[in-house]
Amino acid sequence: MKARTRLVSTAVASFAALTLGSCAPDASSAQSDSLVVREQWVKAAGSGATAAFAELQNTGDDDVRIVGASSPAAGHVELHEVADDGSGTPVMREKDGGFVVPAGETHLLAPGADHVMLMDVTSVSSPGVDVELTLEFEDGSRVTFTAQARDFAGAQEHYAPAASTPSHGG
Ligand SMILES: [Cu+2]
Repeated sequence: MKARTRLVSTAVASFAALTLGSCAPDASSAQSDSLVVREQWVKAAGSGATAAFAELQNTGDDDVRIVGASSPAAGHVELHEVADDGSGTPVMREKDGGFVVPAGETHLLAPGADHVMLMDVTSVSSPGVDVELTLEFEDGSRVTFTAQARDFAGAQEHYAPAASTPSHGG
């Protein structure tokens, strides 16, 4: 059913491009059309910072790049990775260039790995609350979905406010 939906929208986009003439930008498909978000959830947090996780599947024939994110539940949202700081200690930091999901592959956002960082959280307070998240792609298209807040005790140190990671706020 998904495939049929994509075919239809591609056909519509191609028709629009033909109608508009040759000066139209590449209208083959928006990157957001290729991305399927599943298993999404947010670590419950009453205030401060928390993180969202998901499986991002690219069902298209081209790589997609996520360059930004936003949420009405957070004052500020960043795309983070967890990397070795050089001394064997994992630290999280903003990921250069965002998240790339190669064509036909799935990019996992998980505790201890890439994640969507929510700062100045206002309403991810308790487990079961639905949090709206929007991912923005490099072509300007967007995907909005809801992720349910869950209790999660693991990897606490990675998602605490940035006391131990001075580079975090930059
Ligand atoms: Cu983070």
